[in-house]
Amino acid sequence: MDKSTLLLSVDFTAAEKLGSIHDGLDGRPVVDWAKGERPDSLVGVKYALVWEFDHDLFDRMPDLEVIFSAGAGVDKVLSNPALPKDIPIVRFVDHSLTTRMSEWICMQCLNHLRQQKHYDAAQKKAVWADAPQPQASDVTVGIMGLGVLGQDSAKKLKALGFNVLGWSRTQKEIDGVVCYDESELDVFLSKTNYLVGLLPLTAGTTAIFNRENFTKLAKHPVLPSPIFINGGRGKSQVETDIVSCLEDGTLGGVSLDVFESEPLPGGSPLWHFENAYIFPHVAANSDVKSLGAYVDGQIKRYENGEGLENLVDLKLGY
Ligand code: NDP
Ligand code: OXD
Repeated sequence: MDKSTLLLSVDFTAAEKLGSIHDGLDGRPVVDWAKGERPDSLVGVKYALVWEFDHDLFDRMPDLEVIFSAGAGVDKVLSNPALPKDIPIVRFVDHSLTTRMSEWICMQCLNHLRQQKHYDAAQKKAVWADAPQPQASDVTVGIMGLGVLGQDSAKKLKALGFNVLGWSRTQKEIDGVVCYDESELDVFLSKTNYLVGLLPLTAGTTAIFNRENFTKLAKHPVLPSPIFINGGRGKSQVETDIVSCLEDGTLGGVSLDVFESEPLPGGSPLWHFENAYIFPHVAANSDVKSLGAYVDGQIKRYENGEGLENLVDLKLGY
């Protein structure tokens, strides 16, 4: 049987240096919208894999049955005013992406614990400058968002020796991690030295990383802290608050992969803080080959009547 066509509306330019989406698609035909392919009609195309896309794209697809998000987060897809109602949206959940995010989170916690900025600055000046060296077990990392990414990061941070707490909308049970639910934010914050954001962007998580919450965090007796690390979404943070909290010492440092507006404008003061690590939304890029195989696998499941996995709950918004 011929494979059904997949419409692609994702710019893979950077990611394709490591492989091609086609490597994972098992010969499935595609219409590569992002590369300018414009067939006379999209009638009969049932599947679309999207990240950046024209608002009217779905209007051209009368037979669309499933939308696949090329990333784990779906806020961009859901914000499309022309999103067709009642069409299932599947987000990207895959070991490759999860591992990349956990690597980034662990790296940022270690950068702050091991005071990497101090040593980088000393090296630049050719100065032999020792600094106090607490252990991971002296620091409590609190993760906001205990989904696929938060849970994997929690496990890997535990393995490195950090104390780990977690906070999520509904109560979780994770071995060795003290978990708090939505109603227990203040107690969670009061025990946290390094605050990690791994939340989806929804009405409930917009601007949640703000001065009021940063002031509730626990200070470490020796290390610069509290530290704020965000790998979730930029609109969950209030950047004017982050700047003023770095200025007055409410925050001792940050690692930010996501921003209220991306790319982060050249004029943002965030670029210039001594203890700020700034990344261009690269904590966990989707691996194109894995993404292709994932989408192809989900389409096969769907067509065999086995049901789609990792469906977005449209009411919750993630
Ligand atoms: P999941 O949907 O698996 O997990 C989301 C978690 O957030 C859940 O624990 C959920 O709680 C919690 N949550 C949602 N809303 C609230 C709320 N109002 N209050 C408290 N907790 C809440 O998502 P993933 O772990 O896969 O991904 C998380 C986010 O990371 C993505 O949505 C995306 O925005 C971002 N991301 C960023 C990347 C990057 O490169 N920077 C790459 C990939 C993802 P509950 O479990 O109770 O439902
Ligand atoms: C994602 C992202 O959501 O890369 O996957 O931000």
